[in-house]
Parts: sequence; C-alpha cells; structure tokens
Amino acid sequence: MSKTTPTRFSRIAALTSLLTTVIFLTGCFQQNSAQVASFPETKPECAATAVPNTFVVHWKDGRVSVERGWTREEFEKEVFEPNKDDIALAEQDQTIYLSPQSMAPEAVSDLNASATSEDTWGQNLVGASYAWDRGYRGQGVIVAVIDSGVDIHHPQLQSRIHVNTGEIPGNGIDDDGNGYIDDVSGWDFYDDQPNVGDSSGHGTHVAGIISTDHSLGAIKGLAPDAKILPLDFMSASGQGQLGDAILAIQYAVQQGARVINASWGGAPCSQSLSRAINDLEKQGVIFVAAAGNSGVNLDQTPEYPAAFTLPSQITVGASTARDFSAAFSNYSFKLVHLFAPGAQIYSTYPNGMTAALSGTSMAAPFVSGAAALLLSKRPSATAAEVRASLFSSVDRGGFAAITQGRLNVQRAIESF
Ligand SMILES: [Ca+2]
Ligand SMILES: [Ca+2]
Repeated sequence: MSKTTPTRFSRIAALTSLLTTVIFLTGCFQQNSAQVASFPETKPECAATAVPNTFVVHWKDGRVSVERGWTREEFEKEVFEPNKDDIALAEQDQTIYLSPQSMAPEAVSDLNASATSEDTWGQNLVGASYAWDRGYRGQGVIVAVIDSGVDIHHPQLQSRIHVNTGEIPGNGIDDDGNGYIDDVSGWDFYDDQPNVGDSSGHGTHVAGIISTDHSLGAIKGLAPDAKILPLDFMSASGQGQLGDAILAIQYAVQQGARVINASWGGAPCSQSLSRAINDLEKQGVIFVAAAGNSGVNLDQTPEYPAAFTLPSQITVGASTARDFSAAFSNYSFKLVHLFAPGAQIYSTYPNGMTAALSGTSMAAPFVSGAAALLLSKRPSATAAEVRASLFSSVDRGGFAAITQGRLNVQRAIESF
C-alpha cells in the first residue's frame, strides 16, 4: 500500500490553475459558476467501501483531482470552502474490487501450445473474421484498458501497445507536460509511476481479447490493429480506488482513446464516477462496462458502473459457447445492453503465456474490440452511432438485456 502520501504539489497546481480560470473565464460561464458546489455526506451504505481521507474533486473547468491526506473536516475547511466557486462536486473516494472469479485462470499454457477452434469459439460465433477479411481491423483506434495493468512485453501484445510519442522514456522529465513523468505506455495510477506491469493477470487477459498480433500466436484479438492504452489502478489482489479510475478516464481522453474498457465494478455509489462517464459523450468516447458476476438482476441489486444509464455507456453480460447467458452473469432488461462471449475465453496472460478465464470481464472487451472495428470502418462515427449499430445487429435470443441479444460483429460491420 503506497497510497497515503498527500501531494501538496497537486493542491498548489489546482489552486494556481483555478486562479487562472477565475481571471479568464469570468463572464463566460456565469451559468456554470452559479451552480452550487456539492459535497454530499458519505451515505451509510457506502461507508464500508469509502477510502479514508481521500476526496475526488470535479472542478468547474472540467478537470478532476484526487486530494489525499485530509480528514473530512480538514478537507472541507482547507480545500472545499475556499474553492467552492470553482468546484462542481467533491465526494469521498470509494474502493472497488475485481470479481475473484475473473482472476482465477484455467488452462495456463505457453504460446506455442496448439490452438483448437474451441479456443476461439467467441470470435467465431460473433463473426469477427468477416471484419478482418475486409480490412477493418481496428487500425487508428486507441482502446484504453483501465484495469490491473498489462504485460506490454507479451509477444502478441507488444506491438499493439499505444505509444505516447510526446514523451521521452526514462529521462525523469515530463516531456509533454501532461503531469505524468515518462508516461510512454500508459500509467500506473495505483503506484503513481509509469510501469504498467500486470500484477494479477486480469488486465493482460482483457487486453488480448481486444487486440493481438494474430501472426505471433494463437490468441485472436477482436481488433488486431487497434492500440491498447494500459491504465493500471489496481493492487495485486484486484482492489482499486474509483478516484484513480476517474483520473485514468481523464488520461484516456487526453491520449485520444475512442473506447474505454471497464471490466470491473461493484461500487455501491459514486456520483463522481457517474459524472466522469457522463462527460465522455461530448468527447465521442464509448465506455464499455462489465455487467458483473453476481448472477443477479441489476434492477434489484445495482452495481456500478454497470447499472448507470449514461449516454455513451454500454453494459455487457456474458454468454457461453452454447449461446446462453452464463449463470454467473448479472442481467437486466433495463440496464444491460447486450451479451457477448464471456465463458472459457482464451487470451494473453503475463510472461508470454495464454490462459482461459470466465467472467463478464471477458465479455466487455469483446464489445470494446467490436467498437474499435466499427470505428476503423468509419472513423468519424459518433459514440451514439457505434452504440446503435452494435445494439441493432445482435443475434436475438433469450438474453435478459435491453436488446435481448448477443453481439454479432459481422452484421454490425455489414450495416455500418
Ligand atoms: Ca508526460
Ligand atoms: Ca520523459
């Protein structure tokens, strides 16, 4: 655990920047400035997952910062009250957990192990090769994987990792001035450093479902020419803080990601996260969330972000090779948009390995990859157009989702 040190620098930076905002924006944003800053009490049902002494701040200029090391009283007196005119929302941070199920690999093997058609049942069922054969391979599209990190040296992944060309690696200097030093291949928000190495295997598996070099192994990423932006916000045991996830969302937008994959959830409440995802619509960014693995109806037992209903969000349940809902998958005719393959899914695993995993964590990246394929066919398409295409092209079946269907990439590409 190394998330305790308050960064006075970030406070000073925030204060300086807000002074600038006040000077230059007075008069332009009167309606915005009139909005009353909100600092809700942490609800009793959210107390158990609250992160002590940590507050997420949404500034009126659109920035988000995480202020650590203050008690609630100190934060209110020293940060919130004096800056109230420039704050839209401040909220105590929350912890989320990866589902243990989607961290327990089966059939770990090396890349040379021969693959069978059963290993790619998901890709086959959704008709992914239809897109590949026609030259729609996710080229030019960055997909952010906000997760446990990614093994960026995995043979099938290493050429598929986004490179921040404005940054010189390893010189200890923030060359592109974005606030992150040496952030060439993503960022580790958990430890605040540039090495995104995967501590649990989960993020590497998710990344390989989205994009791999097909010529170098058995794993067939859905959008083989898309680039992965690895953003780590989790400990080795699969625990992360929403404030870090929100900083990662902000970073992904900054780097030009068109799709964000969120194979995690469970927070009982977070206005901050909802606000951050809501803002993605104007940036044209699609947010793909796993429905969760509790086997429950999200209408009755909401987990977030899955149960938010935000304009650029897609919530994905998991289906099996026999084309049924997986028993573990959460569902809802109001909150889950569609299902996608998420049981016994083979993908990349750290240290050059492959592994099978099951979970809605695996279904979400099928949809993220599909979105990247569509965007490589029509780069100027809006998030709303991509969502509409994915929803109207499903194979309808007995799936408890808004579309009642399972992802069909072939039909989505054909009609896009
Ligand atoms: Ca930088
Ligand atoms: Ca540098």
